[in-house]
Amino acid sequence: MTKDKLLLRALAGETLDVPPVWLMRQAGRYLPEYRATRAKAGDFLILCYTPELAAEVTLQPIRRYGFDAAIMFADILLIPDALGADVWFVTGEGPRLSTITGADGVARLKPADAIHDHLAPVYETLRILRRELPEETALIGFAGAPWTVATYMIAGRGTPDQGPAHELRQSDQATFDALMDRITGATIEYLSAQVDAGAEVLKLFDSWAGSLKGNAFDQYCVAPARKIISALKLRHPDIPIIAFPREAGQRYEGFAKATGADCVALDTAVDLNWAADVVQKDGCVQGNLDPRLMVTGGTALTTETQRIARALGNGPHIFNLGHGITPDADPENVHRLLEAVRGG
Ligand code: 1CP
Repeated sequence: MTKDKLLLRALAGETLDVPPVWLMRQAGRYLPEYRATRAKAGDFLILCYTPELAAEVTLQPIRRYGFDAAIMFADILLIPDALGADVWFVTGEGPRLSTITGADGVARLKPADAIHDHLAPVYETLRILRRELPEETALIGFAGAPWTVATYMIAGRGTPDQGPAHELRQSDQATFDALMDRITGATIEYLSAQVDAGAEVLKLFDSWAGSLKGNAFDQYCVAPARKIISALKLRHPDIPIIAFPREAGQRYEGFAKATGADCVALDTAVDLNWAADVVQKDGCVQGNLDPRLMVTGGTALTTETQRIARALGNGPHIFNLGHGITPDADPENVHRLLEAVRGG
């Protein structure tokens, strides 16, 4: 019965007349009802760790728009938090963390399998969502990929070029590798527990994959993804997994095969004809509307949406943005997007 869900059908490799649609960051600051719940929670981490509130903000965009999938409300930085790093969010600025600069920083972290007590509220959020979601809506769990999570744990914040993480991997590879291994192990445990709690699809966000080049891309983006995906498929053979190696460029080619992912999410820069020929031949692709069009709207939004749906329409496709919807997006534009995908 669950295979009737459009998202699961696309992930299983089916070419559909109308692709399933959801949006990265669909629960977020562009929605007034999110801002109200966020204000009620006060602190961003409290919102993530209060199952009733996290489930509520996950459901808000489903009620408003009827997306084909809900992504549980949480953040990729809950893993560092569960491993014992200090994590806090500065309103209007973004995340802040204690920094890891050497071996002692990794030594202070908890073991990979010691995260579950801390993350129990996330699992509870998933259980609530499985009860409350409409039966046609698929439930997505997620984690950050090890490289992206490591960039925050090393720098203590978001960075434009991931400089501190690149410096550590070059100056102290043993420490860097130990950190990557710890995050990889914790991510396997975390995602596996998400499936046990009701997630029907998993997504691995490697938002900063684009700054890894050549061998470093293989070593720190492809290899950890392969390790995580193969461990999860051993435990949960039927769980579909979406990988998002953002800004991977040419390295999108062969990524699904190299990692075992069922679907790769394409960022805004990926050429659609190339992706249809080279990436979609290996399976489902997701993407890749420019989130700026959700701010500007108009006929450009409609024509670009239809162009993407057409270009990727000859194979399995999940319609999405190429990156998260931004706080200045117009909620009305989501209706226009859905009409352009589903209505025509
Ligand atoms: O105050 C607020 O409301 C903060 C905004 C916000 C939101 C809505 C943050 C802080 N995180 C989230 C939720 C979130 N983050 C989700 C929820 C589900 C959904 O998509 O609706 C998801 C999947 C994430 C994932 C995430 N967090 C990523 C990977 C995807 C991406 O956007 O590249 C990353 C890099 C983060 C870190 C993070 N968390 C928040 C911010 C502002 C950032 C980026 C910080 C930076 O690099 O400067």
